[in-house]
Amino acid sequence: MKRSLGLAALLGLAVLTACESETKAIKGDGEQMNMSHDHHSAHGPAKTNGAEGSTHNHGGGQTGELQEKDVNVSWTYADGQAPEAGVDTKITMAFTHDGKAIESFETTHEQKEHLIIVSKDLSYFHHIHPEYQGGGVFEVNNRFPAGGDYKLIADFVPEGGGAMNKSAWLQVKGAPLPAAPVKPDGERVKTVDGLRVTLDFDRLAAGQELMLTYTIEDAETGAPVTDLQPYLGAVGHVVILSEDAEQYLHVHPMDEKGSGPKAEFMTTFPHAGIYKIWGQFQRDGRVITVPFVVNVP
Ligand SMILES: [Cu+2]
Repeated sequence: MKRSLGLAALLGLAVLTACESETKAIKGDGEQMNMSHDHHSAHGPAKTNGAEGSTHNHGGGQTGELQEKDVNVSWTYADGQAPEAGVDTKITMAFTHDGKAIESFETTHEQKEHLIIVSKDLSYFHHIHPEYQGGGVFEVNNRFPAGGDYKLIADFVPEGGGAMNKSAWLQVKGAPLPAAPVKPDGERVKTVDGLRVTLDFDRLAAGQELMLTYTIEDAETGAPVTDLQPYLGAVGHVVILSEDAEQYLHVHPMDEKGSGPKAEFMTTFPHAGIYKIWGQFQRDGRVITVPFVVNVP
């Protein structure tokens, strides 16, 4: 699927083929609420982002495609009850356009919807796949680990539109965990599930396209790992959020068919600041999630 740069930016996400790689910077919740008047059945902290909203292209319509601003999502939690920590909470998302259900969604990376859930301090990250119920409605259960504020980001491609996302803040009842500061990692090497994962950048600067390279080795032997399995149809997936969870970047690999030890991704950080980056890879049928925090100058 090829789009003009402007349209890709407007729509947020674009579906990628193996030879393409794009980065999408999506504005925050406040803007989406301004633009699309989403109804959120529960709110965390009020986020307004008017300045950024005004930079957005409100023209639309030049292609006749369904635009992100014309899609509304109604979020319901626990069938309208107050969501509580530690128990399965049903999340229901109803997608509409002009008051009518959006009936059809394209499958991207093996799913009709990708849902990213993070705690406000970004210490909790969950990437799950709500099930399509028909009639524009998706459902999924999630167990929130503690009380507090969470951001949910739905990533999807409605028929007749491009890839886009909609987000909501949610307040969960229960004892909160002490907020963990989002601190940049001194060294970008981590061991997760027996894999030693190193993250390198060709350069690190806001507003410039740059490459993230993950190198994956066996933590015990140091041997390069060459048997990564496709996860959702690609060698890996990377999700990036700014420290305040307002900027969401979903990044896809340069070469979807890779199997390690390196996995390369292109992205552009929209502005300077602290970002958390989650890389997800699969080996031996298990998905590992590797977080890094970087300060982008
Ligand atoms: Cu997904």
